[in-house]
Amino acid sequence: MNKICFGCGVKLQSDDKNKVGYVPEAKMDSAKYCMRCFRMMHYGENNHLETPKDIKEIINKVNKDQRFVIFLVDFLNLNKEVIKIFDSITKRKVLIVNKCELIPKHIVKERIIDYIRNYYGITSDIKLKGGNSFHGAKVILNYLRNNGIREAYILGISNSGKSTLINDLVDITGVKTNRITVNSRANTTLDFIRVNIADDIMLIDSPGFILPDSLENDVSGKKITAYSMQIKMGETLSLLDGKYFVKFDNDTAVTFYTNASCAKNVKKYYRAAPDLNYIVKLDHDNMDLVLYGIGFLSVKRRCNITTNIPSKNIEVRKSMFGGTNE
Ligand SMILES: Nc1nc2c(ncn2[C@@H]2O[C@H](COP(=O)(O)OP(=O)(O)OP(=O)(O)O)[C@@H](O)[C@H]2O)c(=O)[nH]1
Ligand SMILES: [Mg+2]
Repeated sequence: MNKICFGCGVKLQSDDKNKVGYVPEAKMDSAKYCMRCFRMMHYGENNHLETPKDIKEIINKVNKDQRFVIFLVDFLNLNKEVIKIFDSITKRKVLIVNKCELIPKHIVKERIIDYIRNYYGITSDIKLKGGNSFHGAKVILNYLRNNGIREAYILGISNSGKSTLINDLVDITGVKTNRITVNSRANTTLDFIRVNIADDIMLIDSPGFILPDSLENDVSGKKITAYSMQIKMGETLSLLDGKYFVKFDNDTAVTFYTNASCAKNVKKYYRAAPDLNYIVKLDHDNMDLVLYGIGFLSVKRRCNITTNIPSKNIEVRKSMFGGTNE
C-alpha cells in the first residue's frame, strides 16, 4: 500500500520502527500521520534528522516542472549561498524573506527590499513576511491570486516557515484539509506534500535545505532575538556557549541577530580565547558579519575581527539594518 504521511510527506510503513514513516501495523488503515509526526504534534517532541534530501535533486525536479516557485528564507539566513540556490531555480519565482517581525520598527520595509534586490542582484519579486502570521499569509494569498498562480512549489531553507505558511493559508481560506507538521527544529518536512489551499490553488511543500557550509545544522527557530552590546577595543565575544569566538580591535556597538538555539550564552569572554586564526576586515562603518546557519552580527564601527570561524562560513556585507537603511 502506498500511503503518504500528511505531516512530513514520507511513505508510511510498518516494517521498521527506526525508519521514517513508521506506523504500527494495527493502525495502518486509519493512519494519516507517521509516528514521528504524531509525537511531534501531540507530545511536542523535537525529532531532528541529520539526513536532509539533496538540494540538487529537489532543484532538478522543480526546474523540469512548469510550476511557479515560492522560495522562503528567514532573514537570519539570507546570504550569498542561499541566493545561489535561489538563482539556480529557472522557473518563475518569488523570494519571501520570513520571520521579519524582528526587523527594527523604525526601518522602512521598502528600503530592506531595495537593499536585498541590489545587494544580492535579485530581479524577481521580493516579499517580507513575519509577525502577524494571518496578515502575512493573506499578503501571500493575494500575491498568488493577483498573479494568476494556481500551482506552486514552496522551497527554501529548513526551518524558514514553509509548512507554517501552508497551514496559515489553509486557515485563511477555511478549506478542509489535514495540517502539515511544523516544528521548531530543522528537517521536519521530509518529502513533497501537495495541499489544496483553496479551490483554485494547489501548493507543494518540500523538505528544507541545509547549507553545506552551515555552522549549525540543528537550529531551533521558534524564537529569534536581537542582542545589542557595547564592545571595547580588544574584547572577545563568545558565541554558542564557547564554540565560536569573535575578537574586535575597535570600540563598537554590536547587535547579534540569531535564533533561540544559537542565542545560548552570548557573552564577553575575558580568558585567553583559543587560537583565532582567521582575520575579517570590516573596512567601513555599518557592516554585517554573516555567520552561515547562525545569523549575523551588525557592527557599527569599522574594525578588524579575529575569529576561529573559517572564512568559508562567513560573509561580510553592508549592514542590512544599519547606516543608510536606518
Ligand atoms: N519567529 C517566527 N517564527 C516562525 C514564523 N513562521 C514560522 N515560524 C516558526 O519556525 C519554525 C519552523 O517552521 P516550519 O514551518 O516547520 O519550517 P519549515 O520551513 O517547514 O521547516 P522544514 O520542514 O524543516 O524545512 C516553527 O517553530 C515555526 O513556529 C515567523 O514568521 N516568525
Ligand atoms: Mg516543513
